[in-house]
Amino acid sequence: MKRALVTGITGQDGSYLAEFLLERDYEVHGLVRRSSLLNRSRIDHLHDNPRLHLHYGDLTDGVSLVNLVRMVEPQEVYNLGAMSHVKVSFEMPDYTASTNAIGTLRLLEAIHAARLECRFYQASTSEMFGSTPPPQNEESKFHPRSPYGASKLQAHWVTVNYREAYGLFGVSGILFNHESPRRGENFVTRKITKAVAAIEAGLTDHVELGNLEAVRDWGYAPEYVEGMWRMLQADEPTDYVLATGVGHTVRDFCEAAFAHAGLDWRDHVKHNESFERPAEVDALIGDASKAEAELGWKAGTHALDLARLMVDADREDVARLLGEG
Ligand code: NAP
Ligand code: F7E
Repeated sequence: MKRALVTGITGQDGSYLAEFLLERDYEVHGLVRRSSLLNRSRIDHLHDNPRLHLHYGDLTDGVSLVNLVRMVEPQEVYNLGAMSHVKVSFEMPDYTASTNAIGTLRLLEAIHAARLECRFYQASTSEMFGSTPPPQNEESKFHPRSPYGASKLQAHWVTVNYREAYGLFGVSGILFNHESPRRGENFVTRKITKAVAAIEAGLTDHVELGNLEAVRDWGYAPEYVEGMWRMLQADEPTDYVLATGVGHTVRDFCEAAFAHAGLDWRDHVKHNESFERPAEVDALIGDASKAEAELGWKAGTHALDLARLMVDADREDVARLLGEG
């Protein structure tokens, strides 16, 4: 039985990855940070699985990482924990760097110090490309446009460095945006699909958004966690882009989500400049041909199908809440 350690297990990707690994008979150890309310709603349904073990810790607390790595002795480590919101990273740059950049270094050093033969996945991001025009692939220039993107770039290079310096099987997965009904509610796709469901039910009549012109390459999160796993099963460690290869504007996503409920987005979307960023990433569209050729990975779900799938899930949530009320 393989043992995996997952940071960020309570997040969107961590929850899908935990399901994926448990289905493949892994013993899964998850790092959970302490908060005054339990923050495990995305993994509650896995609670009774005897192969799932949760541990308190934090990427900003090196001691907790050293102790956990020594205790678990994982064969695979997936570092998904992060302060993952780009706009918030402008408001909390110090914490963002400590969690995302130094946190990755702390975890790598914990593995190195324990002399573990383990494979390491780093959750890197298309935000590292920033202002480099699309299509972006593994060879494209990095030019991050936020404290988040810069922190992830440091984590990317430190992963590459531990691979080159110490022979670690370290992989940096450069993932473009991927969404799902479990997406955090303040990312734009989920904010839109939740609003559509609420407007349709008569709970509100509008949603306030920032820049509608940005282009993103949105894929479906469960497919992307399988890509992470495939990267760690490869013969050699190297870096991969995962993306659909198709770009849409935020406006396109709005149009599809509202149309799915028979609504015209122009009647319900208001502009609010407070949701704009000090520096924007205008267009991200990935070229995942290396992952397709070497890992047999290809995105199957595209943005506009995703919009409909997410609206349907949010409609069910609203119906359940109204039923309970
Ligand atoms: P998410 O839903 O925001 O989840 C982030 C996870 O990190 C949560 O479990 C969170 O815990 C945890 N976390 C935050 N700060 C931490 C800290 N100081 N110590 C330990 N854990 C901490 O993010 P996601 O969408 O699943 O993304 C997973 C990873 O992929 C992230 O590293 C993200 O930056 C990266 N990424 C995401 C995308 C995307 O489109 N989704 C694309 C490229 C890369 P709480 O539940 O307690 O908040
Ligand atoms: O913004 C625009 C916003 O916050 C997408 C993270 O998972 O993917 C994600 O980062 C676009 C941006 O995602 C609102 O300006 C307009 O252009 O959903 P988002 P993101 O910034 O692309 C990357 C790959 C990651 O790695 C990150 O962790 O939508 N936008 N109006 C808005 N965005 C938000 N959040 N809220 C708005 O009201």
